[in-house]
Amino acid sequence: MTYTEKDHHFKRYTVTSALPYANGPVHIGHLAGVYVPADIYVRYLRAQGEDVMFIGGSDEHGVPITIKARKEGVTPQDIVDRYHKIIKDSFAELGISFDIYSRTSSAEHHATAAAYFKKLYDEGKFIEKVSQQYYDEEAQQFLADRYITGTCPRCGNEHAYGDQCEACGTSLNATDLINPKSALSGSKPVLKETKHWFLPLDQDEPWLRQWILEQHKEDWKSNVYGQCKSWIDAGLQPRAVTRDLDWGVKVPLDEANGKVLYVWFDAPIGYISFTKQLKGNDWEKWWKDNDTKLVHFIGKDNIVFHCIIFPSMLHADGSYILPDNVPANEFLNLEGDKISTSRNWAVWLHEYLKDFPGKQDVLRYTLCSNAPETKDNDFTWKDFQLKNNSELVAILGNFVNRTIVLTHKFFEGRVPAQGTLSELDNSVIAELKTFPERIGRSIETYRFREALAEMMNLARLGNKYLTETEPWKLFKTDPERTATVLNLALQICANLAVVCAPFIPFTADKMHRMLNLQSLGWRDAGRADILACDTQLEQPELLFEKIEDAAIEAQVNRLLETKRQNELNAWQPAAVKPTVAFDDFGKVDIRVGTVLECTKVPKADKLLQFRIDDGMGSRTIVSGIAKYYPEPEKLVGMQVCFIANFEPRKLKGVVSEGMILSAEDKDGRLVLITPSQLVTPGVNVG
Ligand code: B3M
Ligand code: ZN
Repeated sequence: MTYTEKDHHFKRYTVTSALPYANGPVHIGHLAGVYVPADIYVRYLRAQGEDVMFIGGSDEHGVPITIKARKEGVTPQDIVDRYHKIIKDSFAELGISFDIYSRTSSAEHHATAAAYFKKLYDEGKFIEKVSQQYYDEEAQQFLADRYITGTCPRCGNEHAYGDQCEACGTSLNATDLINPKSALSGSKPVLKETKHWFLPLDQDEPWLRQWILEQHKEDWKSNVYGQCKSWIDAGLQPRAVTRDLDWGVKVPLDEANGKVLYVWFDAPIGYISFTKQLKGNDWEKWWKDNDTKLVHFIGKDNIVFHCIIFPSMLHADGSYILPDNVPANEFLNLEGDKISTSRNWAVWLHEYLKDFPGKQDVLRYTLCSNAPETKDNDFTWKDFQLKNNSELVAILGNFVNRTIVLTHKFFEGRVPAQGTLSELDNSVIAELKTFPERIGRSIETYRFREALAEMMNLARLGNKYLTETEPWKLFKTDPERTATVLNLALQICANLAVVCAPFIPFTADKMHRMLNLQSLGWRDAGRADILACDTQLEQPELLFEKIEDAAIEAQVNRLLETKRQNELNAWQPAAVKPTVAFDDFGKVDIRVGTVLECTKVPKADKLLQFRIDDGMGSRTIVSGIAKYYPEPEKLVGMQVCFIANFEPRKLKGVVSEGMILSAEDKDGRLVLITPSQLVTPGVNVG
């Protein structure tokens, strides 16, 4: 039984995590928001001896995938095959311990989702409606979801999609958008009749209000509760669950040729179809038994789908349980900027695993300790290094290493006997006892940052105990007392191996190996005798290594280069200046001249002094381009265009007679405007 279950012990746990779109790799935002907390939760429950099923998989339908396929000139199946593998492999390497990681393009899923729709259709649970939908006459295609963008009617975000505004999370119908635009051709779409089937969310308001706003007022996170309340209070609208698209689960109705299930109808059913795949005929108790606790781990942009739409679908069927909790996290930013797949502003999991081999737990630890549990938070590489060096290395790693090294030094690596306990020993034992429940309760109430901090406090307790008893000195005068101290320190190590496991499983495995500790349950922790006396310890190995500045600089530089590339890609020419009359242009006298001399202007970093042959003798022109030409003498002999009839002006004591024409490119290079062939100095430019 877990600590927070009051009167009802759930027999099993169905834990799902949002199915990432298979149109790109996963990044640290996904991990911090969804997968690391979900994995901590299931690992903890398993350690508690609970019967847990952890469901994951790739979401392989939806417009983001077809847009990417179109961009790359490949099929949607090519895209999902590529990214499903990258995602699945990288999750496995990070230790995200799914019981199944499947995919929604599978035949089993198509069959399950189509059957789910057909059952609701046959029971008359949908509203059939012929409505006007946006159509792109150029692309000859209806525009659903991300095929259409426009201004969100609720928050004014100009890049809202046809099904959702990512800025404020509101779920939308494409016809709600202001100034809609086709993402395919950029053209203004027209409205065209088409039939779709709608989930009558408006009819679900009464029970949704009772279920969420009353029943879960206390136990759902305030960010989740608040979003649900605002949607329910704003009045729920019927929602189309079919689309005029060709990539997705075909709508199982003869009259629905060319239509597929809306991706947000089929994807959550993936949790059910993957359960069938995993559990076979035994699947129903995981979704239809009140002794099952259903928990969905998601990011905040998925709240409406997991708290309103999917429960409405489950309720419409009538035989399913509803989620007990949906502990959605907010967003994680990167170095102060929003993580963005399209701008490649991300730390991709598969790249991290390549750049930091063997450091899965450092990422898990950092993302848990900085998780955006109640508000958006920021990941910086400097903080990642600090968390590793000043917490994992200096506190946890240092404590465990010192304890094992000293045991090898004084007791040949065998767990020494615990002798008479001092007052200090008893107070440490009493405190040790409180950790498993405190950490457990935090995990059970989805406060993973708090739970992790508590786990580290146990390592701090160990360090403090060693500092106060100084066994490295004590042994000379009192080996017996040293034996007791190291026994107790080893018991703290053994407890840490149990309670750190949900968070940093790879480290926990190392600790179990070094301590020769049999795998224990959560309830075995909290005692000062879980490591048997005389147990032979393995040689100590460092649990963590310092991360050097160079490794961090390499990552920061990669991001800076990404930012530079984004700025280059985003570059647009400046707006054309207001029209001038032709005669006005005629007043400007532009000539070609040949550079005779070019030197830096003394005491003026930015200025170069040119001596120009202007066909009428020569003139001096000062130009603020010194930083672009560190060796100005190399410009001698070059021909430049210059304005000859500006009022002479004195710059840093030098009289400048005109202006040399130049252009600064988007990458910051400055180029002088020069004729394409040598011409006579003094000729006019027209
Ligand atoms: N594919 C993930 C997202 O919106 C979405 C989740 C589906 S969970 C059923 O980023
Ligand atoms: Zn909005």
